[in-house]
Amino acid sequence: MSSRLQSIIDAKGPIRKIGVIGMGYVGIPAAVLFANAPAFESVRGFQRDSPSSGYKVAMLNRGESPLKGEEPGLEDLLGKVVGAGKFRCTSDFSEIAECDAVTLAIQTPFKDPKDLIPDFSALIEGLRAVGRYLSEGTLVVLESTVTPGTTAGMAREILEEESGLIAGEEFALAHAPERVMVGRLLKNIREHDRIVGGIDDVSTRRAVELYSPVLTTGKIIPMTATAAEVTKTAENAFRDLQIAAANQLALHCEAMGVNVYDVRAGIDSLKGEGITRAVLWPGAGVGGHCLTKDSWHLERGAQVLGGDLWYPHGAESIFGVARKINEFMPRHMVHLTLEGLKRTDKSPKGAKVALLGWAFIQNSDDTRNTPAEPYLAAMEEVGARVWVHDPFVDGYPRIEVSHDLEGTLAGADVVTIFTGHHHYASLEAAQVKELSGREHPVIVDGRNVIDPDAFIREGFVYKGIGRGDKNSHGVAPGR
Ligand code: SAJ
Repeated sequence: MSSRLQSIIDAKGPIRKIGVIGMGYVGIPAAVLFANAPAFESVRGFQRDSPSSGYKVAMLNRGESPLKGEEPGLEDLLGKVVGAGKFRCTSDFSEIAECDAVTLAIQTPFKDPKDLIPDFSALIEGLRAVGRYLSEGTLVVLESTVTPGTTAGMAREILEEESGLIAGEEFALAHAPERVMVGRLLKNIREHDRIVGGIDDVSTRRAVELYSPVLTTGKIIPMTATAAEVTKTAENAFRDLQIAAANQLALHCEAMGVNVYDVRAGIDSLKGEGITRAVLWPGAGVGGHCLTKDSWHLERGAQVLGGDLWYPHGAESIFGVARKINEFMPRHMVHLTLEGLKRTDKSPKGAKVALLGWAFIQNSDDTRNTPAEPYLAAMEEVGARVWVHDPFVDGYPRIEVSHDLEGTLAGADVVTIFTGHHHYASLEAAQVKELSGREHPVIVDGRNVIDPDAFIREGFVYKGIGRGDKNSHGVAPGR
C-alpha cells in the first residue's frame, strides 16, 4: 500500500471536481448522478468533437439528452444540474487537469470475436487524453468492460507514459464496471451493487469515496482491479452459459421427441434453499452487445494473464463452448426451416420467407448483433427471398424492415418468428394461412410464442425450437 499516494490524496482533500470521458449511455447518467450529489462541486462531461458525435456537447449543455428511447428521470435531472451550473460538457480535454477524479466510459467492441482481439482504439485515445492532462493525486477509473488485466496493464502503462506520473504512487487507478441496461440507466446505477476495484488499497478507497454518494439501495463491493474486470465479464459469461445450457437442452429434447418447455417447467419446480435450478429460456439465438462479447473478454484474460490453462477437455473453456452453442441457434433455425420446406416438397429456391422480429430482444428496437442476421444471410444463400418485419425497428443498414405485418405475410411460404415481440403472440392461424395463400405454409417458432396445434390444424408444417413433441407432426389436409 502506498503511503506516498495516501499523503498526496490527504493533502488534496475530498473529491470535488469530476470528469467523465465519453458521453454515451454509460457516461451521461453517471455524470448527471455525480453532478446531482451534494458531495461534489462540479462535473465535466468530455466528448470528442467528432463528426458523428460532436453534436452532443451543445445538446447536453442545453439540458437535452442525446440518448434514444425512454430513460425515466434522466432529462429532468440533466436539466437540473445544467441549470444549477453543476454539469457542463466540453471537448476541451485540457480541463481534465482540474479534476480530482476522472472516469472513462468508452465502448470496447470486438472487431472479430473469433480472434479474441478487442478494439480498444477509442479507449486508448481516451486514456492518452487523460494521461496528457493528468494531475498528481487524481483518481482514474475505467468503467468500460475490458479484458481482465487491462486496468493494471495497458491502461496503467498508457497513463504513466503520457503523464510521467506513477500509478499507485502519484495517482490512483481503479476499475468500476458499468452494469446499466438501456431503459433503466439511472435506476441501475443507483440500485445495483457497485463493484469497485483499485490497483492497490489506496486506489480502491478513493474509488469507494467517488461512487458511494450516488448509490441509494446499491452497496459498494470492493476488490482488486483485476478481480473487478473478471467479475464483470464473468457475470455475462455466466448468463450466456445458462442460456446455452437451455439451448443445448432444447436440441436434446428435439432429438428425444419431448417438449423442452415441459421439461423446463419440471426442472424449475425443484425449488428451495440451495437447490433451485436457474433454467433460462431456449431460443433462436443470443444477440446484444454484452453477452456476445464478454465471454471472449474473459477467455482472453485467462489466456493473456494466465499460465497453463488446466481443463479436462483441452484448451477451450465451457464459456467458449457456450458461445458456440448460442451462435449455432440461428443456423438451427435454418435447419428447421429447410426441414419444413422439405416436408411440403417446396424448394427453398425462390421461396418467400416472412422473418418476424429483427431486434435482438423482445419488445425493443435494439438490433445490436441480432441473431436474425445470420439466419437471413443463410436463407438468401439457398435462394430464398426474405422479407423482414419488426414493429419496433425503423431501419437497419442494407436491410428493409417493414412495419406492415400483413404485407410481409402475404404470399409467404415460410413464417419465421425470431423475436418474442408481443405482437406475434396474437397471430391467428387461419388469418396467417389465408395471407400466405399456400396449402401447407411452414411456420418456425424461435421463441415459443404461438400454439403449435392451432397452426397444425390449419394445415401448417410446424417447427419449433425444443419442440420435439411437435416437430414431426402429421400434416393436416389443406382446408
Ligand atoms: N436470451 C435467451 N434466453 C434467455 C435470456 C435471453 O435466448 O433466457 C437472449 C435474448 O433473446 C437476447 C440475448 O439473449 O437475444 C441477451 O438477452 P439479455 O436479457 O441478457 O439482455 P442484454 O444482452 O441486454 O443483457 C444485459 C446485461 N446487462 C449488463 O451487461 C449491464 C446482462 O448482464 C443482464 O443480465 C441483462 O441485460 C438483463 O438481465 O436484462
